[in-house]
Amino acid sequence: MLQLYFVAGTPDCPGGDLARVLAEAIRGGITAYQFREKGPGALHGRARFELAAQLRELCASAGVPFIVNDDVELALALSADGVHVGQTDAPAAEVRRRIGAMLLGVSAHDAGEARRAAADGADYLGVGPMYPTATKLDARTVQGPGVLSRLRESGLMLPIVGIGGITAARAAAVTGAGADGIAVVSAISRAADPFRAAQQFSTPGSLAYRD
Ligand code: 3NM
Repeated sequence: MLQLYFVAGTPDCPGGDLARVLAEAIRGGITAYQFREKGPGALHGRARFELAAQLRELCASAGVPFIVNDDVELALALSADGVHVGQTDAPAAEVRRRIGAMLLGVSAHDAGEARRAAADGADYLGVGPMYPTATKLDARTVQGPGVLSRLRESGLMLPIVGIGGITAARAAAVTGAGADGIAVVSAISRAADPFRAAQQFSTPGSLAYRD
């Protein structure tokens, strides 16, 4: 499910039409979706909840796991498939207690954070930024795919998705360095054709495709 993990909120989509973009991305072959409604232009309150419920339904009918970024209440209310938290969000151990068997993803940047996330009950790690990104304004210094090899060499067994500035042309370098999949925002959300953009990552024979 981590092979092609699409992450997006309203501000990531031209015209704010996230439901259309997600429907096209699903048609193009994404294997998981994370609702990350953050930053300038993000929806709040009822509008945010209603959009999330609509997207949850889209994912459910396509059999695509629906993960909520940093909002346990919302994830529980929508019977989401999981929750993803960063290092400055709610503590992973506390989130694990609250969500029971739901999937738990944690952003980690080095072996120490990765070990702690594993001990806290993470099912997978998001590691980045792989490349420069304009999407996350507070992203850390670019690490490059080399950090993945170092994490694997340190003995880390948890599934990993690389994130940050990943394009179809760069995906193979990320999976080749030890990631199980890639997470992308703008490569799909800001593409003129999100269906084709997702397909470029997911189609056999494309640069980014993995069995
Ligand atoms: N997390 P794009 S980078 C949401 O480094 C997020 O943890 C990151 O967007 C991290 O695919 C990032 O458009 C944004 O570069 C990724």
